[in-house]
Amino acid sequence: MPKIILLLWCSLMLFTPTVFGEPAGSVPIIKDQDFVVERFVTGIESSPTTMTFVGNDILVLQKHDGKVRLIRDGHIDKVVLDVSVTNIGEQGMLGITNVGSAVYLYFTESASDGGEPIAKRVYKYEWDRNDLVNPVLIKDLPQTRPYHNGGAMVTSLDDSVYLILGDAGRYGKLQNHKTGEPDDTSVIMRIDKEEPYYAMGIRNSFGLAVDPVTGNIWDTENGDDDFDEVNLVLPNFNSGWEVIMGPATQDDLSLLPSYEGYVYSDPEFSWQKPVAPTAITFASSEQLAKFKDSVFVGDCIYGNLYKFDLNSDRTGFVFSNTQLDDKVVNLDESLDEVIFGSGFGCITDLEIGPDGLLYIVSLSEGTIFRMIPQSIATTSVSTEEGGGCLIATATFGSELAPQVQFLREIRDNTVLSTASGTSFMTAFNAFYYSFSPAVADLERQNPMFKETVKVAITPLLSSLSLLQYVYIDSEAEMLGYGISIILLNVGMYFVSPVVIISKLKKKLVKNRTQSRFLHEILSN
Ligand SMILES: [Ca+2]
Ligand SMILES: [Ca+2]
Ligand SMILES: [Ca+2]
Ligand SMILES: [Ca+2]
Repeated sequence: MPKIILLLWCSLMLFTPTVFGEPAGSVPIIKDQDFVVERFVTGIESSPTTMTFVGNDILVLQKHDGKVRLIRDGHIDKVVLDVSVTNIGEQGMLGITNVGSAVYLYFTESASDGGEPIAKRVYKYEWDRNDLVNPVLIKDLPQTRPYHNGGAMVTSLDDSVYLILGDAGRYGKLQNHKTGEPDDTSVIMRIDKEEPYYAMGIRNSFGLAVDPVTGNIWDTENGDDDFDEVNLVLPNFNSGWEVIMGPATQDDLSLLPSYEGYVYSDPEFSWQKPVAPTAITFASSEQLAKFKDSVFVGDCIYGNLYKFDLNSDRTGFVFSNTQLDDKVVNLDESLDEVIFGSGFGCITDLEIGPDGLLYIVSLSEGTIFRMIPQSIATTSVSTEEGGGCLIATATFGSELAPQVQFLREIRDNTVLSTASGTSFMTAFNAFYYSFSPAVADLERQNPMFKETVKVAITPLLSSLSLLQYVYIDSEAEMLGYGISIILLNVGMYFVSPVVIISKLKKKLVKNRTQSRFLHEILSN
């Protein structure tokens, strides 16, 4: 039986691990021995993006289906709001913050989930402890584009709400061009005020934070091909895009037009090689007192949690590695000093809870992790499951592709809901991760191979979609359906190719390239 189950998952998960860092077969690792990480809540559907605490409850956003999910007492609870969002690329349910019971949401609105974009909008809702009610439209921003819509929101010490927006593919004065009218892109704005903008010249961002000591705002920004950034964002900050990413040279500065008194300053830290930094937060609690002068940042590509130590006036960072004195980790330099944890998948939010602990949202894992002191760690720290979708991600170009999400949902909601499915996944992961990174790498290097894999995956996805239409609530049913799907896939992937290949062999023999691709597919 284990071999049959393994075969199911070979065929099933051949198509799925992650470009976002390490295969997750366990919980993430934290370097500090005084802390451990637990899976606080798993199985959040539809790609969780950002969250906020309202009292002891968590409201977490589901990117693709426009839902706000309640997490209460450490468990997934009901949907407390469901709106319609366009969700291609970086669009969807993006930002949330609150001021007491007033909850602010930012999303790319549509007439139906997955429909055409209408606008980027901020609404204010009332949280009545059961639902989000009485929406008021606060900001109606120009039509969304698939990328660089930003979305992180944060509440300042004086209860103003700030929203960060990327360039959305628009290029004018707010992107440091000499012409082009301002249009609510590349900015940080106070949503309760008319202009002027708080900051401009921002390319793409998923992170905003407020220093609880100074009240200063900080952001993370994603560079184009290089130089991701962490910035101290003082009022009237100009981050430099689209002239500058990373620290400016004298030539850069001479090319920068000055826009209405905004002041350029360099980032406090840059990664020359992109990591896609996302969330940022300060550790402002007794439980995390040893980090009171530190800033945490998450990334999406490598699944790392970074820790930066602030200087005495909290305007920049201090490093012991002198290679970082230039505030840049260059291509040949080590990230060791600033990597605090790893294995989180694509981190999309960091929050300090009312319990003083650090909460970490992982979009790719559908999970909220929690970092807890070793001294109070329970035995509930889980080590099971997880795992990205390397091959499907490489095939369909993005972890956010619907085909990848579909495979994840089948895995998390159908297969892992039974004991036989779960024990099988453990065995499968060990096998799958032994070859899938190589297949995913090959796909990225070789577009023709990628197209071939895509064709090969399509019947698999069709067969798995059958699982959506059946209820599996017993072990026997899981095995029954599992074996049926295995047989279907054995037929599709092993029997019919043998027949087809024997027929095509003579025709293909002159085309060495194609037959090599077929051989690669079949030998995998
Ligand atoms: Ca948040
Ligand atoms: Ca919806
Ligand atoms: Ca910048
Ligand atoms: Ca350096």
